[in-house]
Amino acid sequence: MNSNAPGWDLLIINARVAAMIDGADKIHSDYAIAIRGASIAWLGPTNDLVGSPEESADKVINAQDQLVTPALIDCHTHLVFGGHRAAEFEQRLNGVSYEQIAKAGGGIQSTVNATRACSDNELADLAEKRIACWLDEGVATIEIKSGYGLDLATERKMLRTARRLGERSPLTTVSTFLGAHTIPAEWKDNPDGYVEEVISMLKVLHAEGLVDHVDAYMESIAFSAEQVSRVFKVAKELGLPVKLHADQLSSGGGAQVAANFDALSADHVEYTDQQGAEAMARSGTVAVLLPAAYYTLRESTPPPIDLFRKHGVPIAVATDANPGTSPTLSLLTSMNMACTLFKLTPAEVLAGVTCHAAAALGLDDRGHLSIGARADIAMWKVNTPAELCYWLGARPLKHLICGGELAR
Ligand code: DI6
Ligand code: FE
Repeated sequence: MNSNAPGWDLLIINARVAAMIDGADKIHSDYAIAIRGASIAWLGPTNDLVGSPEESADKVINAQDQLVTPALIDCHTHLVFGGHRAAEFEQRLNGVSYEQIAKAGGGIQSTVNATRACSDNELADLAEKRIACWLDEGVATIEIKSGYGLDLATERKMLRTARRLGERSPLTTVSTFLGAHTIPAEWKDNPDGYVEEVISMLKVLHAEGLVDHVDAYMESIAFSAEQVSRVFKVAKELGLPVKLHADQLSSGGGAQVAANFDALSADHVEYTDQQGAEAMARSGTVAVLLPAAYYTLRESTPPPIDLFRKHGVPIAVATDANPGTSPTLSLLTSMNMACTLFKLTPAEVLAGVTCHAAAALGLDDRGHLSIGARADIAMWKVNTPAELCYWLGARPLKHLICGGELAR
């Protein structure tokens, strides 16, 4: 290598690059991206490279005909859990509703029982196997919620598992405390007492360094606006950003509660109204759409996409991977569903799993390709965002780079 050569570690050439910086539908053809360490060192037209690619970098990948995007980000999952709920799936096929199952002691509580019964290693093994599916689909950052413990020991076990996953795999994991997921059986007669317990768990787990964000499930079958606000007030005092499961099954003013606390995101938002959308626009709260949950529950009220567009609310798309309402291991499938069920454009969906998903996690170093950004990059065997959203089960990933390292 000559002494003037830039000395990059990796150089991708001849790619079709969606940088997600100059609009989601802008594709740069014949582009090159250079990586040094964990960051992007340079990007621009392949023709603008000074010197030959082989002289410039240790390794060169020719990405002819490949779409290259920021690695995908799944900003809403519950992928650490024990057991499964296929029996409830069958009950729902026979006409029993999700709410009825929850009220009868099934639903989230049944996964809580199964998760409490798992050892640390069992829980980690289950999650580690699942997480491989995200890597296979070009995901480099994933948010993981607790909320199937609902007691201190099991919430801690879940959050530690999420941290361990991040340490053992090339993925970045973001840990969200969801103690306010449902009222566990042992607190059934004292819901406000359980809210106090959530607050006390939050303080302990935060002190142990296990919490990045705080979430709650605001719904008629879960927590009220007042109860959520009590938890969020403490989260903010601790300096932790919040996000909210809002307006999924009914319109309860969840979007406004989220906006009042400057939430990073309000998620589901099927029943969010004009006031809610306006409040989210003012607070910069991202609308996270979860079409696989909508599909699984066979819902019929889609989120108010036009309101979000009109008011400039950023839209993200995520899996909501969980054993009850979204038994999926595939972000690409959720991307297809966001188009088919919610009529998002493929360009909006790509923004929804890159730059807007990063915003929903409060991360500004990824979700876009630019000099200095983290080198989390997905290379695809397809060449347009539309084709990425169009196939079902196609395994379109060619390569995944996480923090500059080739992970797939
Ligand atoms: N996310 C959740 O946390 C709940 N719904 C949703 O979309 C329920 C999860 C579950 O049933 O286990
Ligand atoms: Fe969820």
